[in-house]
Amino acid sequence: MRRGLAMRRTTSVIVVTAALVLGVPTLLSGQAAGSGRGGRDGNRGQVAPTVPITPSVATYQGEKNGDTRIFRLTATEFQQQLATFPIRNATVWGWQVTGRPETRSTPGPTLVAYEGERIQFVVTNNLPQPTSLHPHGTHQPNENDGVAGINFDPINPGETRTYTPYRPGHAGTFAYHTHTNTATQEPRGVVGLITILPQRVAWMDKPNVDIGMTLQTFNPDGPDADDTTVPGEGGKMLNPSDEGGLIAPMPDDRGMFPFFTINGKTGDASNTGVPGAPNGPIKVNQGDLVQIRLYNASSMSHAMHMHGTDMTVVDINGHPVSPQTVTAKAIAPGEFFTVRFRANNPGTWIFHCSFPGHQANAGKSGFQGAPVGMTRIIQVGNAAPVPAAYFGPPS
Ligand SMILES: [Cu+2]
Repeated sequence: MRRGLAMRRTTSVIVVTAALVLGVPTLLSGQAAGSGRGGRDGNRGQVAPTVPITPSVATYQGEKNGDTRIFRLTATEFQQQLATFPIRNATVWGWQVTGRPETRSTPGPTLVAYEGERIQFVVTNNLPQPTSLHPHGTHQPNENDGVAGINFDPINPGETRTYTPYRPGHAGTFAYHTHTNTATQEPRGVVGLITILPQRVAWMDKPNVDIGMTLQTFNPDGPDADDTTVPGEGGKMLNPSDEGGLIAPMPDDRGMFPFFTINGKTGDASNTGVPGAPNGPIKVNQGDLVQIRLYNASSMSHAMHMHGTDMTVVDINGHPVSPQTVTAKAIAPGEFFTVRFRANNPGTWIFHCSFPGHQANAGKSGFQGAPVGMTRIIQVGNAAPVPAAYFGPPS
């Protein structure tokens, strides 16, 4: 056995925890069971696909009914810790598995289905205004497109809408997000990731660690003229540094979204598992093939960069591409890229957006000037611990 067990255990805990939290069929047939064990990888036949982990976000496999996988989702308002420095909480709009508030987050729970299955959404709206769910990148029938005023009557507050079951077209990484009052709702967080896993992939294409990352930007500090649900007395914003004001859908007066997040957390506030898990780095074993699925749900491009190694773009939205080995990869709003690297270089590294201002929280760096914002720490092999001062407490 070439590998240590640290990441295997970590991964298993994350995946099993998500399965227990959600009461869904076990995920053990995915990443936890199949990743990198010598016997499985040594078999050159076809192996099971990997279920991505999405740190800070729950994984949701829905409910199986025949060949249909049903996802029951509720759009709702809640408080989320975005960052440690200088703000901890903001009022966001995001998603939860219906009836399971412990799964609520922005981005919403990561939906997992398998190629060949039909998927179906049952969407409840607990937002204070009409909304809809638009599957972004799948081949949905027109009535499922969710575009308010064009092809879909929005779902009113308190209403539940059942979508038509359909086949998403092909395996890949996709998203679900509001397409009603998009300019207000999407910057507040009404987005989430969908992964349709291939039934079979070549063994050499199977990563040891598969991580989904949704990129977002938030402005918790600005007033919002078109909304009447701003918390606080007399409609005034509360001080976002303690109570958590409602996310403004527009940039601040510097033209910036002050908080840049991966899976709804700046680097200093990032955790390793489901919502509320302890903060810390993502740990992988030396030699692991690490795959990152990127989705840009923000209003601007981000140039994602891995330290200490090159990374290779292997597919876009499930479609293989000529491998492109890069130092940084710019991803525009609404795009999906899958990048990979072999974790041969031990140590504590960062994966981050290369825009300098996007490595800060409201213009401020973290502990000792550390990059925060759109940053994730990835530890390869036996590395010295990350200074505890870098991470804040979990939300
Ligand atoms: Cu960026």
